[in-house]
Amino acid sequence: MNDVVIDCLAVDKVPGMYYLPVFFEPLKIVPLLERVLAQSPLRHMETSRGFKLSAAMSNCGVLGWVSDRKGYRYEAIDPLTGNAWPKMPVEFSGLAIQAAKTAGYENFSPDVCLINCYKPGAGMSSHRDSDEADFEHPIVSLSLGLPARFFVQGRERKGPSVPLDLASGDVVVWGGESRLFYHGIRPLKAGDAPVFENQRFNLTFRKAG
Ligand code: MD6
Ligand code: FE
Repeated sequence: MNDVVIDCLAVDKVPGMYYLPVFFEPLKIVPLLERVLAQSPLRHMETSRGFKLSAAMSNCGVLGWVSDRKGYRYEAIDPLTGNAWPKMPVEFSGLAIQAAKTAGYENFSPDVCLINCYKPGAGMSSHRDSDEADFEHPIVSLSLGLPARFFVQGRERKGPSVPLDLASGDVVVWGGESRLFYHGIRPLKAGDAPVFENQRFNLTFRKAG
């Protein structure tokens, strides 16, 4: 499946994070993602303070990440459709498991794929992923479409950050000591990507339940 795997690089100053450049052929994702998004469409979720997130989101898998006036959490039912989230395609879970294994995380078994979609100008402010039940499990992230600058801070939301430029097909596997470090995405620059044109998709695979 990972016919384009080149390398698995430990990210400097972020222990437990690995960068796998062009691990996956983005074109293979398109029809699978379209099918998922036809069942559970992208939407701009609200935060507890009433702001809309600039990235549009959806999920597939047994659980999905949601944000609304009540806060952040994982839910088995899509609040937009009232139905279960779409099944996670086996191609998705297969690539996530294989990437995790390549980075040395055995036995990864994702139950959530959170889908983020960014248009130029959209980003994600500094946050940590702390809604999962067990932080021993890594998170596997796949980027598609327009490139973006990911940044990692540390245990606090301040101080110098480590930049990581993510291109289409790149995978990041993140676990270990830095799993709860603050991080985010700088506002996207406009462009025209061969896949997904003026958008960036990011798929994060998690074991949340
Ligand atoms: C993004 N990613 O790449 C946002 N979080 O659009 C994340 O916030 C993220 O890539 C935890 C682990 C990996 C990630
Ligand atoms: Fe995150």
